[in-house]
This record gives sequence, structure tokens and C-alpha cells, in this order.
Amino acid sequence: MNPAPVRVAVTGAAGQIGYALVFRIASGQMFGPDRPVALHLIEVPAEKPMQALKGVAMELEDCAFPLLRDVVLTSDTKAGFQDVNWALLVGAKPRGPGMERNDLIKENGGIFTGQGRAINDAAAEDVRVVVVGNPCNTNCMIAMNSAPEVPRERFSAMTRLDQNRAQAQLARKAGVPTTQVKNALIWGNHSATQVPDFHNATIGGKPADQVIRERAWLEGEFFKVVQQRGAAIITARGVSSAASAANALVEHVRDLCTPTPKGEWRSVCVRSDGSYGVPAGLVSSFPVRADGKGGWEIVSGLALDAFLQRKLAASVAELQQEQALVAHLLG
Ligand code: NAX
Repeated sequence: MNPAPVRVAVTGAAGQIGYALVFRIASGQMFGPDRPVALHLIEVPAEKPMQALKGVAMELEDCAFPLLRDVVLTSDTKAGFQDVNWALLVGAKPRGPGMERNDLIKENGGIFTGQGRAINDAAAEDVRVVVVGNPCNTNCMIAMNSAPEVPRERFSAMTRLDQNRAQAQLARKAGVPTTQVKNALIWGNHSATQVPDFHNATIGGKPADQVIRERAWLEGEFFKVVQQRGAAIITARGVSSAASAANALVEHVRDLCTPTPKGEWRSVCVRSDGSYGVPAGLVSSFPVRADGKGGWEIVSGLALDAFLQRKLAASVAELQQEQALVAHLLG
């Protein structure tokens, strides 16, 4: 057992996803059953969320988790990121009534410059950062650009929930368990333009589009369900996905720490190196393999048909628009 706890900061820890997430981290599901953890729970400096955070800490205590060594509650970002090995940036402003997506992008941008700087100045030397708060790709790009001393490959944003959604839909359509579906893959932006790839995914070892021979379903219903799933959950629950998002984040981090099995990959939003026609510097979802030692690579050489290429180009165009909106925050 490594006796030193892994220090994990969670922003927005009193929010919905935070509440579904921190217990799973403390129970060992993110870093394994042998690794002690310390949680740094960060919220905005306002009475209600800080009070709620105290309640979360009390519940954490009431679980008597064997691996949980320390819980820090703070609204001071620098104190919150002090010496952390992982910074999970979940907190963000939700889109308010009458607010345009562009306003949301600009408002949230400011949060991620401040957090990027604080991570740069205070976090542990090996810090790794995952952005969940939306628009997560662009927020990740902002945080990365605000933390010049942290290597850029340490930053990622989350499309794992979208990947899991795509995997589940393909399994349901093919009438097989989800374990039969491998390499469900999301390209592009974590937004309604995201591209769930039905060609490079496999079902029982064969390309999904050779098992599900209904092109109209793949290009229509499948795309729509995966792209619009977040909105469908809000319609059904009255609030956005939280438990499934927390679950996806547990898997995102765990899989970045573990060697990816041979022949497989995971959807991770990382800084583009120009692969697959995505302009370098944008943070886009790619097929990624991790080496288990902190490194990862974008899987090269996958083929995209004309339909998927067109969809990816549209998603990349959206990422470029977002980039233009926050250009003043990119240094
Ligand atoms: P909630 O509104 O329940 O919680 C957000 C929390 O963040 C609040 O407690 C708020 O006080 C806090 N917060 C806001 N600004 C902060 C700051 N500067 N520092 C620290 N804390 C701050 O939202 P929740 O449902 O938990 O969702 C959080 C974010 O995840 C949202 O931006 C949401 O859009 C995004 N999502 C991203 C997903 C993804 O796959 N990448 C899926 C789920 C989710 O929609």
C-alpha cells in the first residue's frame, strides 16, 4: 500500500455531481482499494454552499471510510488546490433563464482562468486536471492556458458520460450486454454537436455498423439519443444528470491511471496535436490510450466515413467559435 494519500480537489463539491462523486472517491473506487485519499472540497464563498459543504463533510465522516485520511473545506481556491495531485473542476455557473450559450461561455471562462492560475501556483508537481463544468472543452483550454507551468498533457475534459451513453444504446439495439460493446467513441465537443462513432465501436468484436445494419438508425435515432441525452434527463428528472456524470468521472480518472487494455481506447477530451483534422490547441474528444504511468496517446489511423467526418467538422467548427469567444482569456 502507498501510505501517502492522493490529494483530490473537487470544485462545486456541494453541487449535485459533487454529492454523487465524493463518496465514491472516498470509498476507493477512483484510486483503488489500497490508496488512501484526502479530499479538498471547494465551493463559492457564500453561506448556503459552504453550509451544505459542512453537511457533506459530516456525511463523509459518518461513512467511516477506511481510506479517507483528510477532508479540507474551503472557498479559497489557492488553499483548495494546495498540494493536490488531482484537480476535478466540476463547479461552474449553470445557464440561467434567458442566458445565451455564448454568455455562459464568457461567464464561466473567468472561473477557469482563476482556477488554472491557482493550480499552477499551489498544486503538487504531478497534478492532473479534469474539467467537467460546462462548456468543459473550452473551460479546459482556458485552465490549461492559465497554468503555464503545468504540462498540457495533464489536462483533460470529460466525454466519458457520452461514451457510456453510446455504449449502452448500441448494446440495447443489438440486444447484447454492454460488455459486448467495446470502443464506443465520442469525437469533438461535449455538446449537442458531439459525434458518437458507430464505425470504430465494436459489438462482439465486429464493427457496430456491420452488426446493426440499419444506417438510418445509426445516423438518426442513435445520434439524436446520445447527443440529446442530457436534455432528456433534465426533462425527466427536472435536474441534470448527476449520478451518471459522477460515475463517468470515476471511470475517466481510473482509466487514465490504468494501462488501457490492448486494442481498446477511451473517449477523452485532450489538447489536439492536429490529429484527425482537429486544429492543434483545441481541446477535443479523441480515442485515447493510457500507459498507466501518467502518459497517454491519441490512437492514430482510425477511419471515419464521410458522414462521421462531416459531423466532426461541424463539432470542430463549434469548438473554434467557442475559442474565438474566449480568445482574450487564452493569453
Ligand atoms: P450544480 O449547480 O448542482 O453544482 C455546481 C456547484 O458548483 C454549485 O454548488 C456551485 O456553488 C459551485 N460553483 C459554481 N462556481 C464555482 C466556483 N467558481 N468554484 C467552486 N464552486 C463553484 O451543478 P452540477 O449538476 O453538479 O453540474 C456541475 C457542472 O457539470 C455543470 O457545469 C454541468 O453543466 C456540468 N456537467 C458536465 C457533464 C460532462 O459530461 N462533462 C455532464 C453533467 C453535467 O451537466
